[in-house]
Amino acid sequence: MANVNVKVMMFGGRRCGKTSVLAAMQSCFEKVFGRSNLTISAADEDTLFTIEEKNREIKGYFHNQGRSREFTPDSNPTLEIMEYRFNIGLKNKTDKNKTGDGIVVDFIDYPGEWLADREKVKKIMPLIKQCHVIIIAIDSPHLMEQTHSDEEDAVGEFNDARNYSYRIGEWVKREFSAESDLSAKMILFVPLKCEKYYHHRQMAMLNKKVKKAYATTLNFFENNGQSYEVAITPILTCGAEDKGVEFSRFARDDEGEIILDPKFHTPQKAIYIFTERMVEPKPLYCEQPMIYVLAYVLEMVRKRKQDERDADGILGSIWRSIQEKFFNLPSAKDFARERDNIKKAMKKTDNGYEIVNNPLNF
Ligand SMILES: Nc1nc2c(ncn2[C@@H]2O[C@H](COP(=O)(O)OP(=O)(O)OP(=O)(O)O)[C@@H](O)[C@H]2O)c(=O)[nH]1
Ligand SMILES: [Mg+2]
Repeated sequence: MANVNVKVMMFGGRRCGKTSVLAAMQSCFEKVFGRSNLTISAADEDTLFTIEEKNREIKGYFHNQGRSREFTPDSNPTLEIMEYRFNIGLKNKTDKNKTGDGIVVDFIDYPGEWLADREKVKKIMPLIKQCHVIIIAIDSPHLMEQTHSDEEDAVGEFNDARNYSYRIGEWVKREFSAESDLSAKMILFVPLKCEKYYHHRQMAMLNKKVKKAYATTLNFFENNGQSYEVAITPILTCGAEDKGVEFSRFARDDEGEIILDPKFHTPQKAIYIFTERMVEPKPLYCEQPMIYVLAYVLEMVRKRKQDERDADGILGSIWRSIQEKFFNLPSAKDFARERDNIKKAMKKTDNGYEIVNNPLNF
């Protein structure tokens, strides 16, 4: 099998949580892979280092102090385009990565600040087209707070300035429309920092607001149903239970007005509070975006192997089976089995989860 290289792009505004999604996925690897036949390894030091640093940062919010402690998470912005590479294999099969032949997943991460810079945007655009999976990180409090009506799907006034919902939608539509490769793509909407809404049983409302904020993008995917697998998969990196750490408020001045960042026109400070003593994060659902990516990757590999087999003809496919057995190489069936296992671990409903478009039958 030739190399299968799946490219995943992290999308989202500044300080939304792009790098955190990546880090959270990595720290949950064990949970996902411990019980499967898959192996995954970071292909380079930069990947490991950045991810460990981001995980340490989240742990750093926690220490043995009482409740009502406040903090503003806003550290370690990404400074350059980064590409994180992972190799994937099957534990009970020959590792072909050593020969440069195997499954490679690249995650592309960039500074969200770039979306506000015309020149930098030009660097990001060509990448969208190359990517098979797009993960859109959403800063939930900016979507959920400061709405001007009680409608369930009313969107917060700072959403667009923070999450770039409208612009991201336009870019994705434009770049994907110009696309000639018809193989299915996957888009994951990943709301972060949603502890408060989990505690207040408002995850269904969060789901509605995501759909409203990204309505034109979702319409585009729906109208091209066969090409796009689309899901909403919220994660809680700090963690849940009934209480804990959650968004409290946007900082205000003496007149009671929300203090705005002069450059970005978003609240300068989002204040989070510990409503209960918590000594460590209790992440929830963090493995889900990775599970979705893997289900996608395995489906692509299975399809590729099936196509190769179909192209072989009868004699060729018998010869291939003999080779697979003799060299202990993974077959289309092996990948289909792993995909089915991974699919069992997928969360698809409740607490804001929804598969909006499902051509891959997840
Ligand atoms: N409370 C809370 N904070 C979070 C969560 N996820 C991320 N954060 C914090 O939010 C801040 C921004 O997260 P990043 O992952 O660095 O955001 P980013 O989109 O990569 O930001 P740029 O690199 O600047 O584009 C960090 O300080 C994180 O620790 C979450 O689920 N809950
Ligand atoms: Mg980042």
